Amino acid sequence: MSAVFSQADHSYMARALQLANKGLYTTDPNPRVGCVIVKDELVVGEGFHLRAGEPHAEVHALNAAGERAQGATAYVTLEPCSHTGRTGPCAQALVVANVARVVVAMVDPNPQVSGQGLQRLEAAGIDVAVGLLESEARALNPGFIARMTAQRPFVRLKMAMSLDGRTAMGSGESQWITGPEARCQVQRLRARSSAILSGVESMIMDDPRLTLRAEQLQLDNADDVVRRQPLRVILDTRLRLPLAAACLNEPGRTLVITTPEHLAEKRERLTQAGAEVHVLPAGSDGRIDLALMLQWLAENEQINELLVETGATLAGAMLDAELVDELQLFVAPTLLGGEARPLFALPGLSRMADQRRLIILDMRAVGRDWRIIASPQPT
Ligand code: AOF
Ligand code: ZN
Repeated sequence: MSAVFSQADHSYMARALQLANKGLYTTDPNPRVGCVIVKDELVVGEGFHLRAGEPHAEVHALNAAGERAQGATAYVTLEPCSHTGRTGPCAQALVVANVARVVVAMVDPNPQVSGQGLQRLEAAGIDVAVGLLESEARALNPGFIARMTAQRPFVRLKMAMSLDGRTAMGSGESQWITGPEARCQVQRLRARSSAILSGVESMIMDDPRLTLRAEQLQLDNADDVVRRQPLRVILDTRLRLPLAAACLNEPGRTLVITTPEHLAEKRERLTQAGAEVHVLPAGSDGRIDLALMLQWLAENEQINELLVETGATLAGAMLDAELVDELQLFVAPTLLGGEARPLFALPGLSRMADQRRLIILDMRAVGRDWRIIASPQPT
């Protein structure tokens, strides 16, 4: 394997990453992948993975290149696959097309593929190089990587607050603290997520629909994007979700996760109202075991990115259990005052030594609001 990359290599891989990003809202549960084929310093084929079940990035690019793929270099943001899944193995397609060199940004974390695609290419005498713009490629698929390597989703917690740290008025009224631009960003966070997680308390208080709305996404392919509604997951230990909850009458699935109690009758009524109910064992405190719930979602529902949109209690519990990978906090230039609800319930913290530290990764204006992206530090 060679590992020396030229300036041209960098710019073609950057283009492949840009193409991969076109699948940001549609490939789920598959990863976002892009491919560029270059012959004699000319791009002869480009492609990206659009949707699970449809051809992979390399196949689109090879089809576009045709005969010109012979002796060419292929730039791919993820190791070409070696398995026959919903589509044929891309490594084999590259061999058959007779490309001379393949540059890969990152190895596929999928154990069905990992390393085997590269081996297949090398065995055919193709010059293979790995690791170009790898961190950029990893950033495209945090959820797919987490699911494949740790059997859990990438967890993104989104919250909105006033400048005085409130998430609602004392009455519970909370619509709207942030402006339309911030709400558009939240729609896009939903759109890239496999599922949205909320607690039953927030569902009772706010009755959110937890759906994607084409008009609010403001994307060229919005109509296409909303064809896949993220799974709605509601944690509801004692099955208190109202049968008339708005989300039960929306397109897409609503999954209520509860604990094993004798609530067969309520379970039946919720099912009739349009929910799916799944029972998971409770932790020592009688509540749903959050780490187990995440593992279950990854393994049974193929959840890559999970967006948590909930109130202080569940948000605090997720943070406390160190299950949050990224916090996206929208801050509105307004003061709500009063006895209003705080951002997180973290009752276990009492001394300065207990404080939870975060690293701010990004901070920018979104309309009249501010968006802070931060990652909680392990204690
Ligand atoms: C590639 N190029 O564009 C993508 C790849 O079910 P399938 O057949 O679509 O296979 C999905 C798996 O293939 C997925 O888990 C990941 O390992 C790989 N994705 N591979 O060569 C692509 N999307
Ligand atoms: Zn493939």
